[in-house]
Parts: sequence; structure tokens; C-alpha cells
Amino acid sequence: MLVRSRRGYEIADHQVTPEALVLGRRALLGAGAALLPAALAAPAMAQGATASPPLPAAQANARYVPGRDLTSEREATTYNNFYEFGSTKSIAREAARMPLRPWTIKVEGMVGKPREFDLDELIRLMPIEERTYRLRCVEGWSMVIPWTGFPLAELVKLVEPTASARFIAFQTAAIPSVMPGLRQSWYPWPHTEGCTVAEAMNEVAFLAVGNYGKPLQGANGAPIRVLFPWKYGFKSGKSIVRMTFTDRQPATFWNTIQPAEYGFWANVNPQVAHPRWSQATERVIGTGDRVPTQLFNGYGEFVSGLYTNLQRERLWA
Ligand SMILES: Nc1nc2c(c(=O)[nH]1)N[C@H]1C(S)=C(S)[C@@H](COP(=O)(O)O)O[C@H]1N2
Ligand SMILES: [Mo]
Repeated sequence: MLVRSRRGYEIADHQVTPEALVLGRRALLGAGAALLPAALAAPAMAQGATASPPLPAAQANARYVPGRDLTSEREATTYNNFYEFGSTKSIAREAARMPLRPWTIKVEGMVGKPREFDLDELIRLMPIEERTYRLRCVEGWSMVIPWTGFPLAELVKLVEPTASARFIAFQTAAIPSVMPGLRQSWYPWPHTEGCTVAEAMNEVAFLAVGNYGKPLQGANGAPIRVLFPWKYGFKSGKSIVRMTFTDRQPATFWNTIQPAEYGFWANVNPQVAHPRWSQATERVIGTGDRVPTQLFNGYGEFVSGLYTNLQRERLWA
């Protein structure tokens, strides 16, 4: 794991830069820059103005043991759920058009210190590390992905939630010029997800800005996405622009669409079937193996204590 991640950072410099140029040009064209004289458009393109800068150095954290082989970078960056870009798994090319800078995250609501962070400023403030987490989609497949980022708790502490704040709503960017999925007007855009403040303070909750040692790609929720690996993947909102602290359980995307199938809590449990399929096993992307699904996706030792007083809630679907 250590060796692998270090190699990732070395790659980042010479591989991400050309990528940044491509992204910058695509994003500009998308924004109508094709109409500009080439001489005007060129400087912005050359700087990759809307792409992510390289990540700071990060140590791999060995506390969270994946227990399975890493999913290949190719699979993890090309087999995705990101409905803003379409409802198939193949949205990586569309998602690469997303403009990633400047990027701000507004943190507001029931906090003592509401604040709008410039993403690069936030990254400088936070303790950056690498963690390899399992990801279990409610559809019955899974991956193992090395993420670069920081504990969500560190950001929560910075804004000082008030005593009555109990939940956090996470809002995803909605950019019609690059997100064709937004035209599917029956979905409740913008995408929102939510957790309790207690869940956000749990050590496992993570905000990722990279994976495989490189800045996140659009498909994985660039430039910043949240991760709750003990919950089904749909709880891990991508491309976050706003976090709102509140005393009420926020409306969330899949729960609004189909409450009978997708609950607010959505903790992984192999014994609680989805109404239309079993959750007992999962298909490992890349190998095709079927393996048993674990309670809390294997993170129970860290998170089960969050739910001891919530036994009357629908914790598992
Ligand atoms: N904004 C947004 N976030 C989202 C989704 C989405 O469609 N839109 N899909 C979710 C689902 S269902 C899963 S399984 C994970 C997939 O993350 P990955 O593509 O990085 O593996 O992202 C989650 N976050
Ligand atoms: Mo999912």
C-alpha cells in the first residue's frame, strides 16, 4: 500500500499536467470559448485554468485495512454512478468536462463560524492523508479505492456546529452546461445527501480530493466528494459545493425518489435485502468474484456505536 501510493504521487506531476490541459480546453469549449479568437483563448488553455492543481504529499493511513485487492484505477474511474452526467455507468468522458477551479464550498446553517472556503485554501488547512476504503453500492457491486483527503470531522470542528445542529446536508454542484443528466427533470436536482453530525464526527467519515495519488477525476466526484464507506455508496455525495447544518433530517436524493427502497440511514447490512434483490453478497468489480457482504461494510468496529440509541430507526435500507 505504502509503495503503491508513493508511486502515485510521483506519477502525478508528469501525468496530471497534460490531463489538466485537456480538461481546461474542453471546459472552455463547453463554456462557449470556441467563439473567442484563438489568441485570447490560448493563455487560459495553457494554464489549465479550470483543472485541479497537483495534490500535496500524503501518507498512507494503515488503520483502515481494505482486506481485498485494490480495484484497478481504470475500473474505478470508468465504472461510475453519477446521474448528473447520465444514468449509465459510462459517464467518465462527460464528467471530465466539469470545470474544477475555482471551486468554493459554502458551510452554513447551524454553525458558530459559517464560512465559504476556496477549495485550495481548505486543502492547505486540512491534514491530508491517504486511506484505502471499500465501496459497496446498493446495486450489489463493490470496489476498493485509495483516496486522498481529510477526515470530515476536521472540517466540522472548524465551523463549530451549534448545540442544536443534528444533521448535515451535502449539496452537489448543478452545472447545466456540462451535466446532461440535469435535463431529466423528474429527478430532484440538485443532488443532496445527508448524515448526522455524530456520523460526520466519526473518524471514518472522509472528504476525498484525490484517488490513486492524483486529483479526483470528474467521474469520481471531483474536485471534492464525501465518503461514508459503512453506508451504501449512494450516501457518498460527489462534487460538493455546500454543507448545511440543521436540526431536521434533510431530504436526500434517492430517499426522495424511492423512499421504500432507499432510506436515509442506508447502513450496509447483508441480512436486510433490498425490496428487489438480496444484499448478502457483492460482485467485486474487476474480478467478477462474488464475496459475502459485511455488516457496516466491515467498518462496524468504528461505527456501530453511532446507532445504539437509534434502534427504532430504519437503519439498514
Ligand atoms: N452527486 C452524486 N453523487 C453520487 C451519485 C450521483 O449519482 N450523484 N451516485 C452515488 C452512488 S449510487 C455511488 S455507488 C457512488 C459511486 O462512486 P464512484 O463512481 O466514485 O465509485 O457515488 C454516489 N454519489
Ligand atoms: Mo450506488
